[in-house]
Formats: sequence, structure tokens, C-alpha cells
Amino acid sequence: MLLDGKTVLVTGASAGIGRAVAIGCAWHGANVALNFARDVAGAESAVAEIEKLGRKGVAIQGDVADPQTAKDFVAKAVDALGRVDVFVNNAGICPFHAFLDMPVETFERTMQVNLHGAYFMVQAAANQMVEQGDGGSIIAMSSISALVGGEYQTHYTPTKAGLHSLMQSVAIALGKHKIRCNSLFPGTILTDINKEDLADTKKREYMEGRIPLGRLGQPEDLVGPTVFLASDLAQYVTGASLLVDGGAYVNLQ
Ligand code: NAD
Ligand code: RM4
Repeated sequence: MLLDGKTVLVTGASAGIGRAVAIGCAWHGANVALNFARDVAGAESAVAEIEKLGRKGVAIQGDVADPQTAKDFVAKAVDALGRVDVFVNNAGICPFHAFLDMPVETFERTMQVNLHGAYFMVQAAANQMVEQGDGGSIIAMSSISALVGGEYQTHYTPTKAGLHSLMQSVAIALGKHKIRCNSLFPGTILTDINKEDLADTKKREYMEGRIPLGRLGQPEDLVGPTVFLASDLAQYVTGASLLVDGGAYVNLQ
């Protein structure tokens, strides 16, 4: 019950890591507002899981690439649940593609969803926290890709490095308001985002082989680290990042 009585907002929460984290926060006592893009059934079933745990849940539709979505999401979440204590910026896309012929639209959409969208979401959540006056916790689902490259991720890795840089700067801007801002760096977690990429058996075996803990990640692996950063256990942690990758990053040779 590390989040008892807290209100948590999660973007991109109808599936994958966002969904696991939203339900995980409810396990730890939080009421949860979920942003989702299109998957009404996924969002509704996540709310049902949250309600089964005796918490309040609300699903609010919106494309995070549109800056107006940020204001709408925070306003509707506050209408439904009263306040914002924790904001998890999770929504993201990674349409794997080679560098030399990267379509302009793919590059721009990835920037808009992963980075521009995050900027306005974090700003809207922070304004609400400042108005409440008693601090808060902002968590960005960045990536191991903030630290390392990917041949087919030249549009994506800069958004993840950018997201972490955003957390570092807003940690400074919001410290005086007692709002902590941190990044999580997941490694390779089995979700829809990489299903196609990991359908290549050779690549999947290579990825698995370089993980000291011996397996790819599951969305639930992000729950503990998120709850920790959201909770008062992390009261002196801000501007930080935490790898959640089974050790993949350090395993060079
Ligand atoms: P996923 O595809 O299952 O989830 C992404 C979620 O974001 C989906 O629910 C999707 O609907 C939502 N989304 C996409 N575009 C949106 C938009 N415009 N507006 C609102 N919602 C939108 O993949 P995931 O692995 O759960 O990814 C979640 C986050 O974790 C992403 O930011 C991703 O970059 C990050 N991440 C994933 C991995 C991994 O290996 N799976 C590793 C590191 C970081
Ligand atoms: C992550 C990391 C993973 C990849 C996902 C899409 O940041 O690069 O390996 O599967 O993105």
C-alpha cells in the first residue's frame, strides 16, 4: 500500500507497460486515470481490473501528439478523481525503420508522440501539482535507448534521450514545488511495440542471450520501479534514472 490515497495518471495505458503500471499502482492503493489512443476495449478492461481492486479508475481518450490532449486529460482526471499526485508519461511508438530512407512522416510522428506529447503532458500535470501545492512525482518511461543506439531506431532513440533530458531539466524547474521528476530505462520488454521486430528468431535469441538475468522483460517488471519512484520511499530522488533491463546494458563482454 505504498500509494494509498494517491491519484496516478498514466498515458498510453490500454496495453503493455502502461496498462501493467496503471493496475500495479492500484494494487498499491492508488486511484488511476488512464489516457488511451484508440483501444476502447483495452482501456475499459484495465479500468475494470482497477475497480476489482477496490480503487477508482477512469479511462480518457486522446492522442498525446495533440498538445490540447494534455490539458483535457489532466482536467478530466481531476474532475473524476480530484487531484494528481503522480504522473507517468508512458505513451510511445517505435515504428522500426532503416535510417537512409526514413519517411519524413514516420520521423515526425515519432517525435510528436514520444517527445512533443510528453512535454505538454508533463507541463499540464505539473501545473496541476503546483496548484495543489503539496508536491508530486513525475515519471517518464524513457528507455535503455536513451543510452545506446539502434540501427532501425534512429528516429526513436533521440526521443528517449530527449525524454530523460526533459526529466533532468524539469527536476530543476519543479524542485521548489517539491515535485520529483525521474526516468525509467526499460530494456527489452515483450509488448506490441516490438512484437514484429522480435518475430525475427535470430534477433530475439541474440537479445535474450545478452541479458544476464536470462530472459526478456515483461510489462509487470516495470511496476515495482514505478511504484518506488511514485512513492514517498523515493522522497529524496529526483533527476535520476533507473535501468530495468535484466542487466543488458552492462553486458558488453
Ligand atoms: P505498447 O505498444 O504496448 O504501448 C504503447 C502504448 O502507447 C499503447 O497503449 C498505445 O496505444 C499508446 N500510444 C501510442 N501512441 C499514442 C498516442 N498518440 N496517444 C496516446 N497513446 C498512444 O508498448 P510498450 O512497450 O508498453 O511501450 C510503453 C512505453 O515504454 C513506450 O514509451 C516505449 O517507448 C517504452 N519502452 C518500451 C520498451 C519495450 O521494450 N517494450 C523498452 C523501453 C521503453
Ligand atoms: C526500447 C528498446 C527495446 C525495443 C523497444 C521498442 O527502447 O530499444 O529493445 O524493443 O524500445
